Amino acid sequence: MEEKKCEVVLFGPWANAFCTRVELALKLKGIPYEYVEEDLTNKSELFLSLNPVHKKVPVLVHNGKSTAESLIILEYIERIVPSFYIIFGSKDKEREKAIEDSSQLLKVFEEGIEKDFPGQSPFFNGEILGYLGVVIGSLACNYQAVDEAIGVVLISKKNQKFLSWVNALKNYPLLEEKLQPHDKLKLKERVTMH
Ligand SMILES: N[C@@H](CCC(=O)N[C@@H](CS)C(=O)NCC(=O)O)C(=O)O
Repeated sequence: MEEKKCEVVLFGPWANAFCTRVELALKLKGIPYEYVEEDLTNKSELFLSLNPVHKKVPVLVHNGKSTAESLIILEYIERIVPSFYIIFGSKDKEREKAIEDSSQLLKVFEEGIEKDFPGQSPFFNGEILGYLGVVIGSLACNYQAVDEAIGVVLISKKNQKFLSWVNALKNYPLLEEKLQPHDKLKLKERVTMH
């Protein structure tokens, strides 16, 4: 492995569903990576040193740190490229670009949802709140408080589908009960951001 060439390296055999899961996430986030083919019938020393306990693929190496288990890797990827955080940390032209990039990613998400759950608005998978709604709702439903606190529009008007899902989720009783009150959260975000 030539770590200097690419800071993200994925180890996995061809046509492995768990590795495909990770590759989809990397591509969705636009992260360049090097793919290293691992032969599971003859595991390399390097691979065994990266995942010495479970010895399973996929393994993702980022800046020399290895992570195993596909779902944990997805969480890790989300942490290294969280688009909303790039928006918070940027200014002027850089922020405009970050907002546009984020909008493009939401477009990919909207298209995927429309393809997999056609005609099932307002919730991703029908009338009942599912896990996807929980994942997205907890992250995005408070967008207005964050927008007002930092003075940007986090969810672009170009992402009407996403906005309508998020607004529907906001009014779902369980989320209504758990989400922080708008004004209190706005105050907290203001303090955190400045
Ligand atoms: N829960 C794991 C499953 C990974 C897994 O089962 N990998 C298999 C290939 S499908 C493996 O590496 N097997 C090699 C072995 O057990 O020696 C994930 O999501 O990453």
